[in-house]
Amino acid sequence: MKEYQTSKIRNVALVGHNGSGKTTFVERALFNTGATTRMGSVQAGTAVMDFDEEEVDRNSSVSTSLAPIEFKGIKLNMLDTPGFMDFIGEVNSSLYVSDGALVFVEAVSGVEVGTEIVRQAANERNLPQILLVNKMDRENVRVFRVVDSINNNLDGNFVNLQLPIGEGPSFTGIIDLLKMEARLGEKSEVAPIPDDMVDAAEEARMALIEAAAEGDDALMEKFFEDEELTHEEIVAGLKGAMSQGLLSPIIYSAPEVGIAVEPVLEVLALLMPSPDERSFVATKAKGEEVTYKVGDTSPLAAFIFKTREDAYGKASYIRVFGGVLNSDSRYWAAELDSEVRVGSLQIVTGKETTAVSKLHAGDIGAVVKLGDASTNDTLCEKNNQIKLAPVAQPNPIASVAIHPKTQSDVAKLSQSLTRLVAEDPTLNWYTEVVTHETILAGMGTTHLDIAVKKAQSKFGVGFDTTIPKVPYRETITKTNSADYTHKKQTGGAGQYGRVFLRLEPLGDDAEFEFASEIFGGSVSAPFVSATEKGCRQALESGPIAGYNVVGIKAIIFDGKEHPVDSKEIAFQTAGRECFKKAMMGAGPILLEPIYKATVTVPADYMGDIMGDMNSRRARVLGIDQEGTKSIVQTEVPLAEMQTYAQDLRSMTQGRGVYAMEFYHYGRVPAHLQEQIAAQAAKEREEEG
Ligand SMILES: Nc1nc2c(ncn2[C@@H]2O[C@H](COP(=O)(O)OP(=O)(O)OP(=O)(O)O)[C@@H](O)[C@H]2O)c(=O)[nH]1
Ligand SMILES: [Mg+2]
Repeated sequence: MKEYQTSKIRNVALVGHNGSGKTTFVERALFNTGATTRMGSVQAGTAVMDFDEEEVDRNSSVSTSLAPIEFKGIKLNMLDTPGFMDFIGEVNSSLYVSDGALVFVEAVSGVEVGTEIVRQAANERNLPQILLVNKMDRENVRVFRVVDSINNNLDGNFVNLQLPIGEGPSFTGIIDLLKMEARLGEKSEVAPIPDDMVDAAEEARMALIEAAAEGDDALMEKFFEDEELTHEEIVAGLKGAMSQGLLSPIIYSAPEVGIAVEPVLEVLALLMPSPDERSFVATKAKGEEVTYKVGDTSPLAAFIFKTREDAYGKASYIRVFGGVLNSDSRYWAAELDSEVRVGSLQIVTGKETTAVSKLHAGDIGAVVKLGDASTNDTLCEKNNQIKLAPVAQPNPIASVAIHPKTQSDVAKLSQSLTRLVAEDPTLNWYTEVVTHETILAGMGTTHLDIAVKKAQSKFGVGFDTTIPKVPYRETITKTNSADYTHKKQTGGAGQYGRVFLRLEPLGDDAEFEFASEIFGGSVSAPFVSATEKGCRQALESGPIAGYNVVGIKAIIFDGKEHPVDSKEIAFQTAGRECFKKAMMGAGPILLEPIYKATVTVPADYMGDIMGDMNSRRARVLGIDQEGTKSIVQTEVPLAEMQTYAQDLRSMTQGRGVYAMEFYHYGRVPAHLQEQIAAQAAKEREEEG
């Protein structure tokens, strides 16, 4: 592949609701530009971009794929993101390294929840956006309906950059309102505007020019004085308005049937900013933030936005923001704080790679076997260390407990989970200290299913999954004292220890404190320590249901030793048993984790969501209306949210989304506490 300078590159993320035709668009673009000799199909499992086993199985993308489309001297680096919202992490990292977003809107469905989510993500990164109304050839397409849907459901201003010629099966091409010409058929041949569309085209062009002028005072003046704006002025006006987030042009395509594909590529090359029209913020070693222009002469900053592992090893996907990245060179990985070697540097198309000697500022490629450097790290020069901020990602909202299938899977557990998480910043794993379960957390049930399958197919590790146990805690509500004597006289030396303990509630947030009020030496210092040790053992398994005990101060205030039989082990046992006994009389309660959950749904679903949340013991904190969406903020026990990802999907036909964050521990209602205690007793019995 030819070497491309910064000004000849365009980095565009293809984003949109699941199934809006992003991958098919890239397949067609690859085919039309001669990069492939056969058009790949998502349905048939032959798509260059959906090459992953899982993608072939599901006929849908699960991960971002790259494709450089060489088009009229420009390299369009396309980032084909998955539309299924469990993979929002891929969308976020792709937007981070893009200079613009092509937002897909399915022509029949119009704006969907996924459209809104990706648009918001692109807005947050201040990315210029073009809306592509896609699959224009489908039965039942009504252009006015989809344009209404855009105007009614999305924030912002929209203007036609093209007019479609025909709709549904009679869609044959588009009118380019900048050049005032038609583009017809599979070859997008230039033709005069059809007679019956001349007036509509004139009118639409006026609206376009007015919109282009709006972002620029000088252009606006010219426009109102009825002077013709030149082509260059209109383009500059549009680009300016887009970069300020004032305007998103609308275009049309039907990639599966090959209509109006080239005009899309032309629009991207023309209106999306080249990397050198943008800047980036980096942090120097001493913490100082600096803004640089994207360009070869800026300090080297190459950001790792994605890591992929396969049978051949690890590939790090990199976007160069500043400087030139060379193959066979040593660089500094800022986050890792260590030198790494870049061996071969590659341009990536789906799973195919082409070696290149360098990547100019703005370009995107991959490095294989990049040592220990991981996603979100920045490669820089050792003597000019700078790094970019990590890609912001949402908190996990769904989790499963992981159970290795075989003994050999047990041995590979932590290594394989660590590798999975390294590939995917929206996945997280940990051992829950209270329940001792290994938890894998992510963005939804599908996300977690796929991760578990990946562990099997890529790392050969088998996992079963279950709904995680809730990490309850136990504590007390009032002060109580007890005494306990541990006595054992069998055979040789006996054991003897007697202690008096007082337990006081410290509040849910506190862990544990221990104090001694022994005066006059009824229990000597080593045995006081042994008693404390015994109390700490008791904390590991509370008397209600065996959960961790928190929020208690234990005070030893009296006791008795035996001149021969008292040993540390005896006081440890006495301490542990006395603690349990005292706790039972101190109003013991169960605490449960409470989360803050924010649910966003189309307003029509509001009633259902509120009713459902009520049945989940939630407390509503607030309700907001944003456009056509309702946002409900609640405080809700984790125990009630274990299957919410599926439940919300079925309640809203996939149109609802939610986010969760830990809030605090709260008291379990008494009747539930009884159930949980009974269940725990049953489990203990079963375990023998
Ligand atoms: N009629 C019609 N169908 C299309 C067109 N483009 C794509 N499709 C079909 O729409 C379905 C989804 O297409 P994809 O290209 O996988 O869509 P995507 O946006 O990549 O989907 P995700 O990766 O799952 O978000 C497939 O069955 C395609 O065959 C089109 O131009 N016209
Ligand atoms: Mg796709």
